[in-house]
Amino acid sequence: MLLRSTLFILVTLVTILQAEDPPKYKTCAETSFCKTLRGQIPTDDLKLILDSFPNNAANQDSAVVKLKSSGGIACTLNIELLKNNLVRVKLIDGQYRYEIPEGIVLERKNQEIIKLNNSNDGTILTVVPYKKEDGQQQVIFNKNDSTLSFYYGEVPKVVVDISKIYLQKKAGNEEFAFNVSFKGAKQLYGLHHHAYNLELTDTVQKKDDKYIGEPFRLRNTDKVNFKADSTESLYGSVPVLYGYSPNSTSGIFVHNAAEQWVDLSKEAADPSAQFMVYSGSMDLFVLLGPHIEDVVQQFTYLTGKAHMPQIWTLGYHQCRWSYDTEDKVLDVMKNMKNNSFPMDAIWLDIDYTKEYEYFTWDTTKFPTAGNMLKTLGENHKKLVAIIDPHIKFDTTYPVYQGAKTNKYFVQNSDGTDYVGVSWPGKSSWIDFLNEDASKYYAAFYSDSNFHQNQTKILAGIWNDMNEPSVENRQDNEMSMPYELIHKYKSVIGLIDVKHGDIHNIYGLLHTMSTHQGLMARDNNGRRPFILTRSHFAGSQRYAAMWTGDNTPDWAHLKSSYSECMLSNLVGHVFCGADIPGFFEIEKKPTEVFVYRAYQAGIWLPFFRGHASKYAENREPYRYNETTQGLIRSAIRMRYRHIPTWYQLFYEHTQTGAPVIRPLFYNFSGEIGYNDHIMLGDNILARPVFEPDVKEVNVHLPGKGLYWYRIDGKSVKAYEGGTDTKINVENGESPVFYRGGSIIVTRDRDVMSTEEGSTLPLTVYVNLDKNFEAAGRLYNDDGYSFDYKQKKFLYAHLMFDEKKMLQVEPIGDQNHEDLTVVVEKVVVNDWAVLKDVSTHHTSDEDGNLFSNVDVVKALRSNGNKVLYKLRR
Ligand code: MIG
Repeated sequence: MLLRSTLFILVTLVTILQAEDPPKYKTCAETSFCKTLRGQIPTDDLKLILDSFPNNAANQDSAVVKLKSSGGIACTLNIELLKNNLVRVKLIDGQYRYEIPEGIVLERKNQEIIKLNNSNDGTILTVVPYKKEDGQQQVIFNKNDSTLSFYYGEVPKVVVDISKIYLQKKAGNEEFAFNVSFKGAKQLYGLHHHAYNLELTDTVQKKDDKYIGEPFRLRNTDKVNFKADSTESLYGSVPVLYGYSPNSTSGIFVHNAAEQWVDLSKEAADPSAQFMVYSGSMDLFVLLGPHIEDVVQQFTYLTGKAHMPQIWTLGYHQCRWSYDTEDKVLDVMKNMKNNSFPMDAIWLDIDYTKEYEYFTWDTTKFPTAGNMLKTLGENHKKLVAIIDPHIKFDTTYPVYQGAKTNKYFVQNSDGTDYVGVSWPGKSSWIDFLNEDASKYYAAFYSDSNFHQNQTKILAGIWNDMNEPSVENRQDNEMSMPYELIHKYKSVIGLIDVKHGDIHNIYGLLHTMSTHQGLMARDNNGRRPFILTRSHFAGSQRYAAMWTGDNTPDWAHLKSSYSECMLSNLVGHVFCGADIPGFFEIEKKPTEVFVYRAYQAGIWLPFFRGHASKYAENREPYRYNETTQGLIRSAIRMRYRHIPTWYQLFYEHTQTGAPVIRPLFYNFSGEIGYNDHIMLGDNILARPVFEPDVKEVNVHLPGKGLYWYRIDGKSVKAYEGGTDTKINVENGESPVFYRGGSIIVTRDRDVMSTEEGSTLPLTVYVNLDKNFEAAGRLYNDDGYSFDYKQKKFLYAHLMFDEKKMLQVEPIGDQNHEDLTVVVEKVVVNDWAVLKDVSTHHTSDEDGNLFSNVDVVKALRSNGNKVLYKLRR
């Protein structure tokens, strides 16, 4: 009882703090290293110049350039060429500099280097691949202007100005800065995560000699009440920056997990950036493109791709802080069902636990969790629950006790456990850098360790508060001090690592542990589903992410598109935002806003309704009939396209390609349409992000293309290369299929993905100007890793001048027990679409296409099916 009331006071306190005492977040000028480094050119004694070039040599692993400063700094630049037109440059000086072990952020334990030749004439050093066919990289160090330039073939793309590298000679002073410019680039993209427009702008403008704005800050932060359109740091960091132009793109990735601030300058001919870094090593990867899709491929080659998601995770998720009893959970299920809203999962926020002890159930609120799950299962619904990284300080709590005994918590510099405050009150934090601690935590996902053995009923896990968030409002910006100590298990034993050196990968390490736990729990037989708030480059290998505690207003809704389109360009494809928005009662959204938020949300890869405990209830069935009707059709639109989402996720696993895209990814130079979104190559949506508009402008790219608008009562064809006004007065949210594409949908009103999985498909053939179209189809068992053994069905669909629909498998595959049934083929034909919406096709005998079993057809017709169109 005493414990309960203490807890109550604490929770109330936290609540009051939240309401009345906003956390203090620092500006650059309030952050010592940023203040020192911002805009500074090293003084003469610190300025680096060439000391010596390496000897001319062929067939080497690396080229080492020696640098020095008049004030006595001596350092080396280690240059390596990697596969896929990548270059790695590492600077080594006299300072201790933490290096992130490979296999954490970088997917590979060893980078695949290619042999190089280096030669110099005393002024110019040239580094090229030893074998021409190995790559197009060329690195040139010019002694005269102290530049290190990176070329793709003969084209200079990225330049690092050696004279602007800022190092300190005082031992123990690890901060550093460097400058990079992108030759001929028009736009800068990257530095995820900020609630900022996709195109990044200048941050170095001054008035009266003072900076007007702040640099982009990369420091994983629980940012309470974050603003849209701001450079302030949010929950995740991906320190990669792309310089883009329609015919040439390149990038730079800073392999460093410490806090960084980045100033951008777009005034000069070549846009440039100054990276200012708190500590750790200057370890740069240069991505030479040459085009945006190559750069994305290079970055995901380095940091990895997401594995296939279980197919149900692509459906609609319903969450709230908190559905904290079985009755509430079942009530949500019933209401969704009675009001015909499709849904795949219900989520449990922190209150399902016994006093915020993760891996436990509050059995007073969830006395029969197993039964509850049975009812959910009968209705094809899954359950996802939250598990945070802070561990309640309580010697009777086994998770705490074991971690304490084994010294698995993050420590103070004197070796005692760090204790801070979070949901449970006093807490300590698991040190996920320590492999043994990470394994220890992962093991709590097993049947025998999870309270009541109820772990398998959790179809997915939600990792929140892993920046890590600590109730530390005034001094440490809602996180832990940088001086705390982590342990890294190396071959020579445990090594101390300062929190500041790895702050930005704490969340990544947390999700690695969770992933490991779920893999073991499910005997490697199921693809783990994890949602994480904090993330870093590489987190995509373990978890989906969402954009955090957003406000339900138009600015944040619109920003969610830029945020997730950017995350998709930097590997994090499984991105979503709280729909309609997280924050509170005084920010209660209007009915119009709510349905607009759903209409936009269906085109983000992760699609979840969520709201704060201090907000009114925001489930779809809480709104008026009109709003409900519009939300229902939006969610159905999502479910119809799950076959396409799934195919695109598969393609991401192979190529790293984004699932959702800004227009310019497919249509070179189409910049700035950040309220437009592409799902893959072929579906363009332009939701409404403005209140009270009668019409919206839709930019349909591609001269000579046709676009078919499919969200209306009948299909209509539009010409590409035009701007079109579309009336949206009755709640329309425009969607188009690209002419020349074949899109596979499931046009059935299902209540869950699982229910849909056995139902037949519809194939939309969208003719281009030559009356041709092509597309792809992917399917597998929906949950296991068998797809890695090619147990899937993956086929090209083609419709050519012979007016035949052909289905041809792509590569080797083993789809013995998979069936894909097509019930309908719809041909959208621009030539007749002035008045006729669609017409159906028939086979050679004149039978309409129905129940075409693609798998059977693939087998029986020598892997080819031909059907003739009757026009
Ligand atoms: O500080 O678990 O972003 O989605 O509902 C609040 C309670 C802690 C923050 C997450 C939010 C979640 C909430 N959490």
